[in-house]
Amino acid sequence: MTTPDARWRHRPDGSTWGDFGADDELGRLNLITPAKVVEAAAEVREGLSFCLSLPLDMPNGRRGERFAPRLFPTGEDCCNMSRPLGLRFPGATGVTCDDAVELCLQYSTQWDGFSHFGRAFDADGDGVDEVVYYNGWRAGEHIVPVGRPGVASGAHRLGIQTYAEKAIQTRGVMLDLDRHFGPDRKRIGFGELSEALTAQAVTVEPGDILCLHSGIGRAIVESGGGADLSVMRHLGAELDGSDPRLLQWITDSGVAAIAADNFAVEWFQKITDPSEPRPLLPLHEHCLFKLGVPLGELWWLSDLAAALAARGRTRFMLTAPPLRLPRAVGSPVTPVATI
Ligand code: UVW
Repeated sequence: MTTPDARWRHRPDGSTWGDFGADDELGRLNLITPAKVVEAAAEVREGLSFCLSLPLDMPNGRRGERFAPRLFPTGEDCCNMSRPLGLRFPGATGVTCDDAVELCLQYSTQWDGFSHFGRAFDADGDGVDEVVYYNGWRAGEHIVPVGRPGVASGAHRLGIQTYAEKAIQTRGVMLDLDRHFGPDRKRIGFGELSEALTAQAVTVEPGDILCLHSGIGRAIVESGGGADLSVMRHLGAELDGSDPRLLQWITDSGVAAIAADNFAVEWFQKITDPSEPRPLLPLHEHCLFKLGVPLGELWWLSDLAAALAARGRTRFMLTAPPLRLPRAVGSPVTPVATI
């Protein structure tokens, strides 16, 4: 398959590139149709809403290059009674506060955009790999690094604002891996996934968002924001992206997005021999690069998982747009589940 402008001539095996249009930036979010939203709304029976975000200063400490939010007042701080509103607007009562924040967009509860994860691939068929992203959008041209003269850096294509403009709202489906397998760290391949889906009578249909409860979120919250990341990394279930049958299940299920309460949805693979390059995060590659399936990380799912289990339910209405922040590659999200 070739796009009309020949942005790419070859697409990765098993990818959806071109299937949703030559210039598509939404991937499988396209499967969230008006009919799907109506199905989602049918899951609202009691009118109970659940916040699926951690406090954004959790998990705690530094995560690689990502640091916790730094909040500061934009001007005078709000306790300064010497700057009443009446100084600017004579006669007005009250004082005002404004805050600014230095925020790593992928520190806490987040969506990964498709511009978050690309790879070297010979999309134009010239025999040389170039770095490309979902649907063949190119590094350097569409996803622009800092320091390119005269061009704003960031994702001119595949920016996270496209998810916000889609106004992500669909049926959520909970798979409670913590309830089925317990809290210890475990790789979830196709076999384990099938076992848990069957045990909990969970059915995933095209356009659904699958939410995976591993229990890591609960451990983070129970630590009161003092989560020891070296301990956390030994907890909870994570998908095993090295299992081709699991990746095929994701393809076949039609799932629109996958979100989890763990750090990366998937298990980090070990690269033992750097002379034989292979994916560190094969599920990221499969979902973000090939299929256009957004990944949500560090969501707060424990309250919702408990409420659904108590009712013998697995489905809910999920509303989860990110910030409408042009050109960003990821974003915090405050998802809301309604049952
Ligand atoms: C990486 O760490 C590469 O990404 P993520 O936060 O999506 O797991």
